[in-house]
Amino acid sequence: MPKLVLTYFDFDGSRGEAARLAMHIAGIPFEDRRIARKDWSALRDQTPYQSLPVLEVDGKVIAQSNTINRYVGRLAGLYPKDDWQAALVDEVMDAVEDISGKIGNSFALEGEAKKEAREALAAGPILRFLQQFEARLEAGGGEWFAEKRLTVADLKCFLFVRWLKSGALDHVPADIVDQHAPLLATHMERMRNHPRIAAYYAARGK
Ligand SMILES: N[C@@H](CCC(=O)N[C@@H](CS)C(=O)NCC(=O)O)C(=O)O
Repeated sequence: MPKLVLTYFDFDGSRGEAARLAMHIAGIPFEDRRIARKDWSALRDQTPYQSLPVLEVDGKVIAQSNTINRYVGRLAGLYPKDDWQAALVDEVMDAVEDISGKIGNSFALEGEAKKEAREALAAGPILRFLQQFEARLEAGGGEWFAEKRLTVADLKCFLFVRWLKSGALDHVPADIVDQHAPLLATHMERMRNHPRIAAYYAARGK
């Protein structure tokens, strides 16, 4: 196993977290380098795309969260070898990036403009993406996105759905997943209760 250092913000979610979870699930040793926001400006220009996460593999650096998820997923046995199943995983991971980006754009807004944008997101793209994730789960047998087993797509989508359900997004109903994507809501609970995931967050006091 190569020497692995995952660098991401000191936050238990978003783009660095799926790779952390994958390595914990598989028992892969890695350095979990957590960056405080105040230290980011000094580090930004040392990263390939001025962004996190980055993964060091025996001293060589790779960036882009889904690339890292695929790489770590292969090491962890959580990424399909079959091309079609791998494509299903990639689609979900890229779609989570898409919808997260659309939601992310609304963070710069305030007041009524933010409310309007968020309500439009909830009625439009968020709903659409949730329905598509639901359809992919259903097509995969109801529980997993690919290969009828946990893959990095499940980790990435779990973190997105957990975020939506947390109520952290003003003007996006916290029950939007429960109301419109029941398989996805159950999927999130399945992931949260996965023994390794539950143990990981318990150890982190979350
Ligand atoms: N496409 C990139 C996006 C990376 C990205 O925007 N990361 C955010 C944190 S989730 C970041 O580095 N923000 C700090 C900044 O933009 O200055 C990926 O998937 O890794």
